[in-house]
Amino acid sequence: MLKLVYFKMRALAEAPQLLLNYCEINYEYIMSWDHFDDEWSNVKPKLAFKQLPMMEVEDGTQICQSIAILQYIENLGGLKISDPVKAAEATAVLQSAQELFAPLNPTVNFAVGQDFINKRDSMRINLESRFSDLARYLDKHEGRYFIDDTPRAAEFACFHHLDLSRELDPETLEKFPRLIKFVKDIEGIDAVSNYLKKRPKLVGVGTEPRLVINGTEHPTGVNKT
Ligand SMILES: N[C@@H](CCC(=O)N[C@@H](CS)C(=O)NCC(=O)O)C(=O)O
Repeated sequence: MLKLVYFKMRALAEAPQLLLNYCEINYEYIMSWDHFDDEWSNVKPKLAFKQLPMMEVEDGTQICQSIAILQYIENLGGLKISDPVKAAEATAVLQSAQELFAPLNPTVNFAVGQDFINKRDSMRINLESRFSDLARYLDKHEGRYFIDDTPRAAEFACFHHLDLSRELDPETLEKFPRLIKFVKDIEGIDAVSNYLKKRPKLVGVGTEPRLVINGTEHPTGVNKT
């Protein structure tokens, strides 16, 4: 079975999991310390690009970098776009969506108190600028999503960051009706809504962020608790 190795964070393992669920591909989500049976500081130097997520496939090959993981899942799920122009457009959206990762994801998962407020306020203009790019791109075509009516890696990556932005500050997304519609369309997919219901809840954003895993609250982070 495919293994998705990551930490206690709601960040770069979300889009891969949304896509895996959408494609009905079985996988196991494993914390780094369980997979490697070692603490992160010892694991880090041994990984290809010294970061996670990493997907380990059945022959033991380790795929690092979230965009590579997403494109691998798209291939497995038969979602690869054959038209080279449309495929390039989809990659452009995927890359632009993933550029929303920092500082949005680390702030929501880790920042607290005044630091959270300062980071939230200082990223607002850049978030709005990128959100407006994505809204305009959606408006380019009649279809429901960026390329057509099928959600793929670009859509799930975009969804994750938009969804996470609501934890930072719900008002930013509310300024973009086309993005609200997009989020609702993705949330309306059965496999997605099932995944969203069962994934660990993120609580205490901005004060004491924790993930509720199997009924137990754990501080977010790269260490076993
Ligand atoms: N470009 C990488 C970024 C990966 C990344 O930033 N991973 C973070 C967690 S979200 C990490 O491994 N942090 C621990 C560290 O850098 O030591 C990707 O898209 O996968």
